[in-house]
Amino acid sequence: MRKPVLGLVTLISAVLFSCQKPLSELESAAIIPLPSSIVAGHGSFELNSGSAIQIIGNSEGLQGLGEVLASRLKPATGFDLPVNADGGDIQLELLGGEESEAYTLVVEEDLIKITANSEAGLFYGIQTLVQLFPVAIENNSITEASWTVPAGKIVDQPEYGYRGSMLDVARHFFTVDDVKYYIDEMAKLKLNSLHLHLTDDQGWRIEIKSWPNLTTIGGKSEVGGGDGGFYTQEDYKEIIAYAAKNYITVIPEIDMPGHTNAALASYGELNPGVNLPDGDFSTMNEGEIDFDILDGDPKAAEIYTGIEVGFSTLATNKEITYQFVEDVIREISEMTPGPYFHIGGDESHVTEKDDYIEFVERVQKITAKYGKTSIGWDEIATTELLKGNVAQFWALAENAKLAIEQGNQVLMSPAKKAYLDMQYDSTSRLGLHWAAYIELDSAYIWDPENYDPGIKKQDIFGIEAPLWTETIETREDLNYMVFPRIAAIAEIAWTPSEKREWSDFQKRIAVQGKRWDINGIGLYKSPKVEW
Ligand code: TNX
Repeated sequence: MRKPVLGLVTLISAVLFSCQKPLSELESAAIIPLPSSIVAGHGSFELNSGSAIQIIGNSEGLQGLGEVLASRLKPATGFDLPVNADGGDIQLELLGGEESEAYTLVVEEDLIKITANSEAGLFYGIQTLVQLFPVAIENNSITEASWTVPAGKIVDQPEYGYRGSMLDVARHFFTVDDVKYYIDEMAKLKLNSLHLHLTDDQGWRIEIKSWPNLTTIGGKSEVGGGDGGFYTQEDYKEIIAYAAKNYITVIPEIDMPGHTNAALASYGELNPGVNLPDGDFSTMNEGEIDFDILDGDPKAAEIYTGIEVGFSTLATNKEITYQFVEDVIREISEMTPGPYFHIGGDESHVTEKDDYIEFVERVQKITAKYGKTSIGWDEIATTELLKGNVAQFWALAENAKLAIEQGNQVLMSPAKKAYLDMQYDSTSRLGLHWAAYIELDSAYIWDPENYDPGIKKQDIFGIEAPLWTETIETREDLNYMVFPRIAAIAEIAWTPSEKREWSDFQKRIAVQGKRWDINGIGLYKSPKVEW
């Protein structure tokens, strides 16, 4: 009697199946970075003017998170979605428990639910949810569309805890609004760390109250001789607060002892050496004598507007230099809630090796005194690193290995892959190419844990894509260099390597390109993608 039973089961399931809607399109949705797990369900959720966002759980930021979602959905739909604790068909639930950036997103026909242990997790769930709506959701004015989200379940969490981008505001200055714009775009890609390269030879961009010339002199120029600019301490705090609302930590960088010409132009006493002028003082008239020089201080350097590197150094053997460094680190640390302070340390070609080591070791102690963990470019690994400090790998794997041998971790920014200022190819209208030409596929197809045999998964602190701005002057320039490559780096930082596939990314980035287009972002339309 087995056969008829089996037949009946088959019949019943066939009937059941034919009643069910087909599997939704969730699995082919263009989410970037790609989540760890996506399982399609049946049917879809449709947002309507009666929809509401319900926040569940106990935390100060929940209301704000609900509003983030409401404000992302409002312009195109025109729906004023209320955010409240009483009820709603889109639920954001904070579970509490172990701190993590993970989230779960469940879409059913009449309910969307995002759950997470932390506010950041909910924030990332929201970013994913927005990407599940039709691309027209990006429109800035009310659009007729059916605002459906494919049903299913996404369980997601990042591969690396530090997922960053660096903005060089020293070579060319970028305004507070530009930085906020950059933060918005980073957040959509679930990046959580903004490294601000605040000082370099061509400009000092952060107000230091105890050393005012840094900005009144050192902040007034930039590459090419433009006006430059700087952030007041209020501006800087505004950036930090804006970043925090986007679950982004700001890492301030003061590059030293090299890359310091702007500081050296602001204060003669920070320059090495005493440049006594030639000639006989007794024959000089008053006014011809530079009293700074007679006091033993060398002259301030000239303002520099070119793009050479490696020619400047602080006087590493003078106490005044350490007073300066400490004042700068103290003032900035007091305004910076994040745990990191980037001390630069790259390309100090005119600092004696021993002096460099002494300097970097001493500066690490100063950042520690103000409660910060130091990050520095990979050269700092040639010195003794304090426990927990991080070397940012950009050029030399030997340096990365020196850090690892000391028990320290490495932040991965290999210039050949992760540098957003490298040209795409020899015809790119902007950018440099000293490290490589980096097309979109090249930026995508690499794996931090296999990049160099000496650097293993457990040695990696995180991933960061730096944008140096020698050739980047405007937001338009920035857009062209950053998009689409930043999405490739964001996916490398978020998605486990076994899930990443170029052919799949090609399809998803084409959809993402439509979103950027609608937002007016003039991205580089790589020939590697059918946009
Ligand atoms: C090298 S990367 C530098 C920067 C330049 C960049 C240009 C690094 C740590 N130093 O000073 O802006 O190349 O690509």
